[in-house]
Amino acid sequence: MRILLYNPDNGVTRNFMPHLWMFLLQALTPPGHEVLLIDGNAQPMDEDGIARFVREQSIGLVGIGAMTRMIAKAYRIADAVRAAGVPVVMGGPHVTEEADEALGRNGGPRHADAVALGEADETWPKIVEDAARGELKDVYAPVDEFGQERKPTLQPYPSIPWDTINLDQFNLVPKMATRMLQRIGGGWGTFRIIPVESGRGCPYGCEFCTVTGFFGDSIRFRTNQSVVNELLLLKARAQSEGGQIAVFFIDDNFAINLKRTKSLLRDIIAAGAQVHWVAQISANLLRDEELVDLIAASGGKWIFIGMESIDPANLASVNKGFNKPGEYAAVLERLAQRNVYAITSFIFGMDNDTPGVAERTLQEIRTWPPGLPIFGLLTPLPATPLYKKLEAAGRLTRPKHWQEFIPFEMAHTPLKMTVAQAHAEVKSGWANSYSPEAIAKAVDSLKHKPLGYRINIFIARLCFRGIYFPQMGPWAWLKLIAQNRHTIFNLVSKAFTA
Ligand code: B12
Ligand code: SF4
Repeated sequence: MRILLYNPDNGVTRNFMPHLWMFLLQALTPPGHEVLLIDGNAQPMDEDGIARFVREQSIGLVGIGAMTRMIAKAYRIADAVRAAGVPVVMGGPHVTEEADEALGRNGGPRHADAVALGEADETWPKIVEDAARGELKDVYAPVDEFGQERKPTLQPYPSIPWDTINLDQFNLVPKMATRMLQRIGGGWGTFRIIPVESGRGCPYGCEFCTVTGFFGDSIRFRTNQSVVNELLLLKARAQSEGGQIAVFFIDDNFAINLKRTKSLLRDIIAAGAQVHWVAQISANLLRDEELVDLIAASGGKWIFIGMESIDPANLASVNKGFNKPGEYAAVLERLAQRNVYAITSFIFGMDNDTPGVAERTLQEIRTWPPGLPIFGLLTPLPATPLYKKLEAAGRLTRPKHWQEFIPFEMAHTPLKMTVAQAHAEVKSGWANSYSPEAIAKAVDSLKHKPLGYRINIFIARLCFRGIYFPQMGPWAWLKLIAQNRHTIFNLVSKAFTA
């Protein structure tokens, strides 16, 4: 049977990285089946396009995975595939929480023939076999023979054949520049950011987050060796094609077990498996100097930190009181001393936020080493404690917000400001962090560092700007380049002098 795994686009930006679930399920597919992958972010497809594709390619099963914000598109695609006569199985965090919606059991239309609840590592082979026999069940749940929930151990972990998978759709270097860039430095003909997981689960249970409910609070890790082998494979592939690879460790909290993380990083260094990497680590765990030394030595370049707010009352209200705003500056300095920088994520519209929250946050940010600040709105995702709390309090203004997804738009009313004020705060956060002046200032603050760091933060800022101000297509990029011409001119002239 030919199987298509499809991830919908988010309708706003081009995603910079493919989704791990597709590669994982591909690697876990029983022999005798062929699996094709389409990431809608890299290969946009509408309903007619997908219907044509499944017919022309004689696809026998389509698997669709989606986060809440892409679910409306996922359902439209699923409907088109089913209308073309091909069965659809859906999985991922949204349908796990809203299985009845996907199966049409809540009064709405049915979108999926089957739903895979939770982690599907162990149920996927069964789904494929059932589909091949034409006997798909409605629901596949990860349970043991006694009906108790069972989480995959991650030991052993399937080896994803990164050396042979076709990754053309995920190359971030434009095709026309490939030949020329292959010869620059160690080769830049291709550049891909690849998701790798080293463990699953997070016990912290922040109110707005799906992770503790979905993956459970029991944390599971792969063996160090299996992670190291994966990095070596990726590194070899990049070298063989005159390109670069960076890894995003998608673990929710990469250093949740400090001892294990340090041992993994030591093993990466010992095996010469260093690649440039990004990971998500909560600020409290970055107090450890030895950890930060190992992050830098093993190739860590950017750490994503969910700071959320500079107001302890806000943090306490979403069960994230372990974040201590008073130590944010020290954490970022500790990283910057080792040339590691941070993607600092903030949420506005929290219950203690008042108008002016963006400027108050920016004042703090301006005292920190330069990084990549990002701003979002508190969003009640299905089945989270936050959703239940707001629902019980009658504060949800769009209880099924995912049915008509609107980027950067609240689905409930904050307590101390209006929805419109919250939207204006987010806009102000982005506009003031990514204006040509702010970008120039961030680049300039690294003038004591080698030029590479300045170029790095410049390119990263231009790309991150696109999360809020979508810059799709060559014209948008040309405009952006023109707006930032002074910074570009300074960087280019420094490069010539050097
Ligand atoms: C990496 C990541 C990202 C990446 C992008 C995704 C990517 N390219 O990988 C980045 C950093 C860009 C990102 C951004 C966002 N993310 Co994110 N992200 C993650 C993260 C940390 C890891 C995803 C992952 O690969 N997990 C590991 C794989 C193995 O798990 P999985 O995807 O769930 O797949 C398993 C099962 O779900 C199932 N499955 C999944 N799909 C399918 C399909 C089929 C057919 C089947 C059978 C099974 C199946 O099988 C898999 C194996 O068990 C998750 C948290 C998490 N730990 O999962 C959050 C998470 C997915 N993100 C989340 C959110 C909210 C966002 C943002 C909206 C945040 C924001 N406010 O801006 C944005 C939106 C981005 C966009 N594209 O528009 C939420 C989604 C919750 C929800 N209900 O939708 C999560 C769960 C985190 C959270 N805090 O709750 N994210
Ligand atoms: S620390 Fe991060 S992953 Fe863990 S529950 Fe909180 S937001 Fe979710």
